[in-house]
Amino acid sequence: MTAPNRPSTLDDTGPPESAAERRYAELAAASAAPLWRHYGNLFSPEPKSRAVPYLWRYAQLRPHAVHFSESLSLEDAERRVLMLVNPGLQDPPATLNSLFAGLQIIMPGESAQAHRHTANAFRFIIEGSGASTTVDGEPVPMRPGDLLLTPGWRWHDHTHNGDGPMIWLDGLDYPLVNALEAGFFEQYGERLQRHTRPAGSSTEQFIHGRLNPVWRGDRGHHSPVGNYPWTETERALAAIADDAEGSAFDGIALEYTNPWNGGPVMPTISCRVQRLRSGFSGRPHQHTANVIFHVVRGEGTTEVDGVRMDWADKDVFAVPAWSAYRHLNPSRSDAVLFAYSDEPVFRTLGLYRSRAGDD
Ligand code: 1HN
Repeated sequence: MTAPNRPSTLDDTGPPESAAERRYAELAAASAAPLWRHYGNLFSPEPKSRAVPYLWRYAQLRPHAVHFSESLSLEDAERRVLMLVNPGLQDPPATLNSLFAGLQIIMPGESAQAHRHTANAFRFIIEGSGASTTVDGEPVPMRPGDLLLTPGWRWHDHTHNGDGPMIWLDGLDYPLVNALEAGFFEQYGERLQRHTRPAGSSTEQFIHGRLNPVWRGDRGHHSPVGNYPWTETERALAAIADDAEGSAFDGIALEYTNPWNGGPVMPTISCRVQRLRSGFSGRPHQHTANVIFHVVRGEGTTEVDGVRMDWADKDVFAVPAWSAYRHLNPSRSDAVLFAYSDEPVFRTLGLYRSRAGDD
């Protein structure tokens, strides 16, 4: 859509060697450009993401993850991650404009060596038992449904001492950090960190709600919680009355919070869990934030700009910025989604906008 008073960007009809074209060529050679030839591309009436709505089926990707777990060692791969690459964002690869999603697999007896990066990361555990992540010296256990945080610049390594494959969803903001040219990365030097803090201590100290340990000095930008265990998440969902109204857009949606300030878990990423009751028919809306969903359980449909995505257990799907979407659960059981978005970035910068689709 072009506004009527917008200067045309297609003003290339004159003879190629006209005086005007020579002038434009001289400008380009001087590393300058005429704004009037770029206006329409730089300023559109509304955002239009290069990313497209997309659904990655777990049943299709899991066998590939297992294949590489049998054929590629963790000595040869820093991390054994299948990147979920949006067809509109292949170079550099990303899932949405500012966010990444990947499926990581690690096998019994393996370890992924310690490193750190300025990108913020989390893991949402999909299947397996017996693995753990060590974050700045604290071993953090991993169980299905747990949300583990690895905020920027924290040392982290993964080890698996259980049985069978361990698979989780990795969420990172590296597309944003790299776009800001703020990416730093460092190897620890030794394969694994020494354990310098009691296992699970950050979770135990903070998870019981509104009573924070006053002696801890880590009141930074990030939540200090290592692991938001699924047992607690499920209790919180179950505590909401069956006839509670919930959100017209997102159903019974709960945000994981930073206990220091009640805000999002990390400055660039907000994480939520949402229960869509059987029969839920969400109101359509759009917002400037990008959202990636993972199906914890159940099945349903999300319509995004007219594209229909029928999702099932453990699938991942992406809703690009400013696309109009709604969730539907016509199935006979409740569905539970884990969702993460870059909403805090938009709010902090004064760029958050939303519109209900039926307004
Ligand atoms: C990374 O460091 C991990 O530490 C997972 O487990 C996924 C994707 C892109 C870049 C770095 C990890 C990643 C990643």
